[in-house]
Amino acid sequence: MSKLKTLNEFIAERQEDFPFATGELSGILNDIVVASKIINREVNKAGLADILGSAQSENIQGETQQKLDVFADEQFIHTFKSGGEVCGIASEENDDFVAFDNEISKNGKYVVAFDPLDGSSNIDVNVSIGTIFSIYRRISKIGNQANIEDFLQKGNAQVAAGYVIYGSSTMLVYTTGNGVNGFTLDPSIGEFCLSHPDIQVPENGSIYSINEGNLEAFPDAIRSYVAHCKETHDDKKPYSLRYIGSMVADLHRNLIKGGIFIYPSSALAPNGKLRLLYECNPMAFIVEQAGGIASDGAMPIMEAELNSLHQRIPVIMGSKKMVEKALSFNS
Ligand code: AHM
Ligand code: MG
Repeated sequence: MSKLKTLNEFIAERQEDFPFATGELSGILNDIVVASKIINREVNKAGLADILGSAQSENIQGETQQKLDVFADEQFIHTFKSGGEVCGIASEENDDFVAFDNEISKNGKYVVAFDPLDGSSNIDVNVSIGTIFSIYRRISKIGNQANIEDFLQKGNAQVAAGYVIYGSSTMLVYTTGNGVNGFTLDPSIGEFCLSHPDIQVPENGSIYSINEGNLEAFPDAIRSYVAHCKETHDDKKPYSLRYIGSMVADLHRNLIKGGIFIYPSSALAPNGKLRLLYECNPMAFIVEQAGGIASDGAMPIMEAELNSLHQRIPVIMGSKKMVEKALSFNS
């Protein structure tokens, strides 16, 4: 019988994967694991508890916050604040970043940006949702509170990133810049166990994921690429359209099976919908580490300048050959 490898064992074995390894980064990952297990528990009992539905407040983007969004956000903030490695956080659910003011956190070397529950409109209908996280070394002086500069770093500066998908099983997928590994939560022992070592996105695929209802408002290059997807390909079939409306779930599927995920600019939303700091940069880091491409249509996502916490950016990411083809319609 092959022995299960838990995430903790994997991290301990691969300390050299962690830049500036002093145990702090693995401590942050551990914080994320603990918080995501608690969130997983709440997500799983969402139908039973009075936690479904809206919290009757809006976040900075004017979207109604779901109760579970708020719960997950608070859970992460609490965990990071008490962990001591992180001096501040930025999240989709908070207008501004949060600088921790306790002494231990002021000495933390890292900041974390996260989307506590992405795809939250899917919660009430039992469809997969996810958590996305992105870890940076702080720029501000250790011993002080975090400041805005710590968060406005390019995606290339990420030291680790990943996501948790709450789906038919719960998985945590992360990278520290040495490939991508996936761990499935075994509910019987409460541990994430290595299930998808060294994930490589297939070079080519036959799945395209885009909200095609908005086709008329998309730029010509995207409309042309969608038309290309509907043509017959080598297997004499058009590509299959698969769109869950939950970025983590759509990208996770395409990462495993091969495919392309697109959320373009449109006449209605000139910069698309998805946020650079806590949605696109971490997913771009994962996709590139798995051998894929993550572009905004003109340049790599992770090279984009970040000027504000909630800045949006168009995205085209996934299997290398599919993204290259999509980008070829720009010229
Ligand atoms: P959220 O962070 O408010 O949940 O929104 C992000 C989600 C992504 O998960 C998904 O890719 C996208 O919104 C779907 O948007 P649309 O319904 O416009 O296709
Ligand atoms: Mg989101």
